[in-house]
Amino acid sequence: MLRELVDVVGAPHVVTDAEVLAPHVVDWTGRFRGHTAAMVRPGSTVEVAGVLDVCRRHHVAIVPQGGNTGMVGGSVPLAGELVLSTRRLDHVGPVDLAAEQLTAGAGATVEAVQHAAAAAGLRYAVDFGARGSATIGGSIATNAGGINLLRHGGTREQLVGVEAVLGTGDVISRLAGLVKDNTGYDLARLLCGSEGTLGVVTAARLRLVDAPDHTVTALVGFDTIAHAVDAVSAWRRATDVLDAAEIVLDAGVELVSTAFGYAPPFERPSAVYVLVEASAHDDPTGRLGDLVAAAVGVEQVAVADDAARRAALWRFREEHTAAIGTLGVPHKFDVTVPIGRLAEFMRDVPHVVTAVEPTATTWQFGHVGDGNIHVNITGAAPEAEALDEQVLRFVVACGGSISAEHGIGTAKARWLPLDRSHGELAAMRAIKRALDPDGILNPGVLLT
Ligand code: FAD
Ligand code: 2HG
Ligand code: ZN
Repeated sequence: MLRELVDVVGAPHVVTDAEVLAPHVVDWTGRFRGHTAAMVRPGSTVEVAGVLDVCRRHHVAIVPQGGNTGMVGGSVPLAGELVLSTRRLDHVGPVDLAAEQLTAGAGATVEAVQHAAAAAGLRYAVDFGARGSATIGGSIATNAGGINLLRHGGTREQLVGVEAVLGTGDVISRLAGLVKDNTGYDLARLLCGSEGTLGVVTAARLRLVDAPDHTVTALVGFDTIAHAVDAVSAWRRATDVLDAAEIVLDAGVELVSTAFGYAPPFERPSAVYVLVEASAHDDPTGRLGDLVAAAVGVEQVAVADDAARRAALWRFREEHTAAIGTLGVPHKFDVTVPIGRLAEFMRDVPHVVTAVEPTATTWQFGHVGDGNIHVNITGAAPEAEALDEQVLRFVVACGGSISAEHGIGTAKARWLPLDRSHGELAAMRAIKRALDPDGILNPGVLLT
């Protein structure tokens, strides 16, 4: 089989050296470690189709891998699958100014697409901390959300079309950039969020948005979580210039500061902070100031309107994941609950955790404007499944979803029936059977 793969992609791109493979068999968090005989690196859509053809004939499963920054153990070969790296498919096409779109290969990083858009005076609206490594293909496969979903929607909303090789071996390509295209099932949006279980995305046509002339960022200290959540809801109703509204707690800000040697943002800490960003063609600082002034429970504010000082505020939010990682391998829960129950959820979830793991520590932060909180738990054994079950049951009891933006992967596959009905799961399984009849694409991910 390896010889056949060499015929498809060339010998340098069938990697079997254990040292080179090592970073590709463990996920970013360090919680999920697998093994593989080889990683194959196709350089074109035709080569991806060739690799899938070889694998189907040999009944060998594949894990597509982009930047390997996924948080749910979906990008690593936990059962010895072949790794199909998309990193060579990294072309970024010219910006089509008239359409405000571009076409990018699946292996291009999100940051490369952001840079290409910015060079043309536009913006790619999806943004998140792993932008420098996460790929367009991976972000489509996971329907990545990120910090600007509040204003522009997530990856699915930016997707005008995709090119992909389905598990059937069929190549589908719809990259003409037609914004209106009502010709049946929307396969691009179906592949978006399918976590590599239906096809390998090889390229995408992406929508771009106008770049603002002014951006202002504020770190707002609040007395309570409830006041912070209420303020964000009020701001969302009152203005359309908010790009991001992120919540962090005092303990997390302190952890980031000590882990990376930053001076804390304020002399005396607040219990809760909202990092809010607004942008517009006219300077939105005044409007943001009025909104903050009208909010209840505000204790202090730091404002930044130049790139360096804005970045200095953002690091207290964006570096949570890395700072928590310094404490050991965490359990991660990327969940969403209805905005009306968010404060109650954040108050009670640490008690749910300590009821199962008395010595564990709960960290909470995330995209409060979307009702999406990242609950991270340190000090619990990686295999503590009762913890996962209790937290996820609590999320569902609060009317929430067990995955807001990271997906199900292998980490949450066994808990999916908590969230999805029998009918929904049956429909998903039917789609899986139709598009991947041999079951070679990410067999342990999403549906078990
Ligand atoms: P990978 O990790 O390589 O793969 C993820 C999944 O997609 C796997 O199931 C894989 O098999 C599949 N896949 C990858 N490429 C393809 C392809 N071309 N075709 C089909 N299937 C494919 N996520 C958010 O949503 N919002 C955030 O704010 C956010 N912030 C993050 C911050 C940090 C510091 C880190 C480390 C991660 C963050 N993530 C976030 C998670 C992660 O970056 C995203 O899930 C991202 O979309 C994964 O892209 P990737 O290229 O690394 O995919
Ligand atoms: C973020 O928003 C990411 O920073 C990562 O989605 C969340 O580490 C996490 O749990
Ligand atoms: Zn996130």
